[in-house]
Amino acid sequence: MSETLQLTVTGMTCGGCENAVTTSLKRVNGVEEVSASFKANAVDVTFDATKVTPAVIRTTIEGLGYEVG
Ligand SMILES: [Cu+2]
Repeated sequence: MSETLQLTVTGMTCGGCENAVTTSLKRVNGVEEVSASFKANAVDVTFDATKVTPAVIRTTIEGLGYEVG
């Protein structure tokens, strides 16, 4: 079943950052939809809770050098 996670992410400064976050998250098994906005400091993720946890999603973003609030 799909769940949605709305994260506040700081450190994204341009469209390239949005793309980096989106591309990396979509590679994670279980991630279905990603919407990233550097202007809003927001990353919304729809995911299959039987395949991936919010912790993995957060760690993936942090691994790119951004801060998840
Ligand atoms: Cu950027």
